[in-house]
Amino acid sequence: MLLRRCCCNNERKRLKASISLPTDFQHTIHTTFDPDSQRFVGLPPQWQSLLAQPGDRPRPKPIVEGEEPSDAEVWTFLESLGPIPDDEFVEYRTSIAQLGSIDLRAAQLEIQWQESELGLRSLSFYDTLTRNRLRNVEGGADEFDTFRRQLSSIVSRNDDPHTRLEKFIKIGEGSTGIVCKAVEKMTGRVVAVKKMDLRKQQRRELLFNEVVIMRDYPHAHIVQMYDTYLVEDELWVVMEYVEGGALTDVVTKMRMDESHIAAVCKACLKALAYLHSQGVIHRDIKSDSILLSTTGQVKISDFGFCAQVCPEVPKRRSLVGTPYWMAPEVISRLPYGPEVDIWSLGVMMIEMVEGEPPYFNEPPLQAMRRIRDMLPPMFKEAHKVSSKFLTFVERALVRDPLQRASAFELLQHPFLKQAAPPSSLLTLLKGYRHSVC
Ligand code: G5X
Repeated sequence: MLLRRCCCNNERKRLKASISLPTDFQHTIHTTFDPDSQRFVGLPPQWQSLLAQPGDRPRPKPIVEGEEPSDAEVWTFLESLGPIPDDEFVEYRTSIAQLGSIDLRAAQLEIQWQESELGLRSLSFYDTLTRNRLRNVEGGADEFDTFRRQLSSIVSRNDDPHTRLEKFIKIGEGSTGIVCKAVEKMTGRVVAVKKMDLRKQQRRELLFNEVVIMRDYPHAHIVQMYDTYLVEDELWVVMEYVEGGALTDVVTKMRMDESHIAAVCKACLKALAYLHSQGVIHRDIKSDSILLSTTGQVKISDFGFCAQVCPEVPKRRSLVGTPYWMAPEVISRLPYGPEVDIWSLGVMMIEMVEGEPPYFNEPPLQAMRRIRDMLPPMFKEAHKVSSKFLTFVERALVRDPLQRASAFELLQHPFLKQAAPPSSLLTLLKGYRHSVC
């Protein structure tokens, strides 16, 4: 398009713009709106990035030690940690070759060498690779049968769940299995069923944790477990169905004010104070693990990675959790306790303000490195939050777990006094869920 302007100084009053017809016109961009995905299709990239929503990013998956990485993943991981001195590089190469040929003795030595010499560099990838290979060789069919038998002795029911449940509809997929909604034939009650294939677990023994631990600790702000079944090679956990869905939808689609945030925090902290007093650690607190009912009740869910500490074993060591929410001590491979949930809750508070956790635009391992090495994250626009809220989050995001506030301490914090009633959370749900409420 040409823009011609007549601008003779002595004719200012008659200043005129004459616009020609388009010349040399090319139609290179065609954008449409796809009603199914509620998204624009074919936008130029620079526009796309302007319109991107926090919720557009795929949800990051938890890491659990025991996952067997491919050699390519090991290399990518090592590279992500920056330059490795030449001599070390050779050693890595050798050790990968040894693992490939399942040289068990060498592999065991590798674990020790990794842990003593390299600290974080060994991270889960390396030693789990080894442990998994060890287990696969040593374990096999017998070990699986034993595991299955042990699990069948702890499930609450031994009949076929299909006689009581019908109308299964898949509602989600987690890292340990799929989740369905189903209906109880007798009562018409809607339930959620988490189905986990025993053979597809990164760490099978975690299945025990969820079932055994959650059976014993019912709480108003924890998703209630009803029954457990062993259905062929699957563990089924039947639980309360929470209709409102995950807090993630709220934080990515709506603006929560401080009274909403305080209400969610208060409910989570009540549940965490109770769990922590029993030595139970959730280990994967994030908005995805918080469900909202259609009455605005807040429930902690997904205890698939939980653990329990006791006076004899007061600390855990394995690398478990979702990178952006992980506490620094977990990433640094230090023994840790229930305090890790408080850090994650602090990160979740940033999610509730900004729609996503800190460092979310960076890849997971890079983010983990920042959490490990930098001062605690804070709000991008700290001046936009109240000073009570700021001090509250500052007490949760303390790097030293001994200095970090406990769930009990946070429950006393003045910030929680402004908590809104549950019904106000319902208003948030209504903002984007027109069908349910
Ligand atoms: N709307 C529930 C779980 C909770 C304590 C033992 C894990 C998902 C998903 C999931 C969706 C639900 C459940 C209920 C709705 C999940 C769990 C759990 C427990 C007792 C079992 C994952 N990934 N839900 N209602 N969603 O999509 O640990």
